[in-house]
Amino acid sequence: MRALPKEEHTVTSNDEAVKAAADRLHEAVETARPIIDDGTWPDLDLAQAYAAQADLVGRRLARGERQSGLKLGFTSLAKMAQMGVSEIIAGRLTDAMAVPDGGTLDVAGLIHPRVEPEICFRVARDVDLADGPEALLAAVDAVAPALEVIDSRYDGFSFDLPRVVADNTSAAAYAIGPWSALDRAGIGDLAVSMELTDAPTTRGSTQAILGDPLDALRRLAAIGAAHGFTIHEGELVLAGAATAAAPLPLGTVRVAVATLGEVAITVVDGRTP
Ligand code: 0L1
Ligand code: MG
Repeated sequence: MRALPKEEHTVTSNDEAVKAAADRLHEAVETARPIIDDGTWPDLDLAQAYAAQADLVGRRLARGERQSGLKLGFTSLAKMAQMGVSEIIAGRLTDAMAVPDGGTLDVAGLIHPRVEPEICFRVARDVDLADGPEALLAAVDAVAPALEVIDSRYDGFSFDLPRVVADNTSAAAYAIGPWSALDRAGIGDLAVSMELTDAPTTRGSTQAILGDPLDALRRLAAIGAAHGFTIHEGELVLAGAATAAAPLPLGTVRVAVATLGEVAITVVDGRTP
């Protein structure tokens, strides 16, 4: 088996528009200040947007973060309708975004976070995404309940597809619950709930993820192969939200997925006295 390169994110941003987008997004992440649409945002096509994402994430890796997995966005009709888009997108996760199950997330460095219930797959070995969807599917050995915190770097979560792709699909934080061996036949219609402090419980089903969450893996393989993503042994795939995202309140957030179990975090704001 041929070895996969580990330094996949070293993108040379010769393209000025790509670099300008990555610069603006990097600054928004670092300062927790949203990008205001003042007409100066560079016009990117989708390929440039994925290049800007790679540049943006590459800056995190350059300062010592490690890619911990990949994620999909807009895999449910509810999410597409919520954000007014109609295409599935993919992004990268790093270890700095991980919150342990039962751990605490401080929102002090975030802009306007939202949370969504997901399921997560684990990849048991390196996969070359160019080998096609079935190679990725065959490499997945486990599944877990998950929650994702998204935090668009654009004011008001207002973006088009290239903008949200460049913004690493709004990735900010995630937490993963207990792993179960993957029963490929048994994850297609599991009840999902998300309990929030002082907010209504959100309910859905894993069926909302493309009709079958395994299709998220197939779609990821295609997007990843087209846009230079890699995935390695032990890394994660967040399959996409089973419901629309909710504003992230302080307190406990708990996501439960039938038969898989639950994952919870406590959300605090380090700025409040
Ligand atoms: O995880 C996701 O569904 C990504 C969606 C990105 C767009 C958003 O910020 O809602
Ligand atoms: Mg998500």
